[in-house]
Amino acid sequence: MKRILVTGAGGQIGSELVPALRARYGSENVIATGHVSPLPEEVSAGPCAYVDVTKYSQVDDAIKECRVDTVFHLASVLSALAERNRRDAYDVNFNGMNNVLEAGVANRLDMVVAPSSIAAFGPETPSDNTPNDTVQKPNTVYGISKVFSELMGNYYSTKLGLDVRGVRLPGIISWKVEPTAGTTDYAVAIFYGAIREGRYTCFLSPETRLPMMYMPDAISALMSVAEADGSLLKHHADFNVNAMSFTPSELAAAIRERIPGFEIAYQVDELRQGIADSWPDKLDDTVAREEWGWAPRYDLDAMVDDMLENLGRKLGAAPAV
Ligand code: AKB
Repeated sequence: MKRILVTGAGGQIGSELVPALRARYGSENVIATGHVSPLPEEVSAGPCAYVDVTKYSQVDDAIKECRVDTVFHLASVLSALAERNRRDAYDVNFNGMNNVLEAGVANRLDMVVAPSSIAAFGPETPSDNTPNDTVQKPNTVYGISKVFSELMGNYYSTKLGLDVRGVRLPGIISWKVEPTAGTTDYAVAIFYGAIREGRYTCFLSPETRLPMMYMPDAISALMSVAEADGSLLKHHADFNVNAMSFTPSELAAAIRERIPGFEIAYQVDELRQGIADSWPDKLDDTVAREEWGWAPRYDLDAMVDDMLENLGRKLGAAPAV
């Protein structure tokens, strides 16, 4: 893997994955692309290009012009926005994935890495310790698009010789770039509320348990699955990865241990609550541990300590007490 193109590079994950890939493979070898211009400063320090993944010719041209052998395909409309904007979500999530895969075959790429999500599961999936291979009947547009992405990734890997790999990411918590349009976004927004005002109003109910992961582990999962020895992999685009699992009230309690006056209130948003209720509580990631050695570093306490320290510094504020 020498030259890499990243789609959706301006988003929450892209803005941290691009610098990590540049540190590993050389800045000049990682091209950050997106459909917004300019891209955030986190990624614009190196090569950048405008690519709208819904246009096959733009994906194909960028792969050719940048002479890449690998694509990390991050561009995606997340769960909550996809429910409100089905046509755009279809275009980006289904057509965008298809365009990347077809351009991957046409240009004989070595690899496509396409993250999936816990959203690929649905209300009929066993929700506690969800097995890697189980019922997948999501009831959201985003979740259906992630099942499409997994199945197409597996198909291209086994039938067309394009190595497609992916992990099912849970909610990602980070302090550099805020997530937008997702159902798990509360787990980031709560830190902004805690540091700026000492309070937060949560759009999910207090006992909504969801799988979550701190950004350094998400970056490690994406890079490790890409670097794994292909001869040891039995799965391709559909690995469960787990790190921590908590409810809004448990996260609030962990923050309150560090910011004693912190207060949380609840104003449930029916759309996002319905999505969250259809997702698993916690994933069984034995398959990823066995096939490529997955092991997360951050649990709830380590994540909360690091978030408060780094986000507090970024916001230039001593935590509100
Ligand atoms: C979302 O909430 O939509 C995403 C996800 C879990 O894939 N963070």
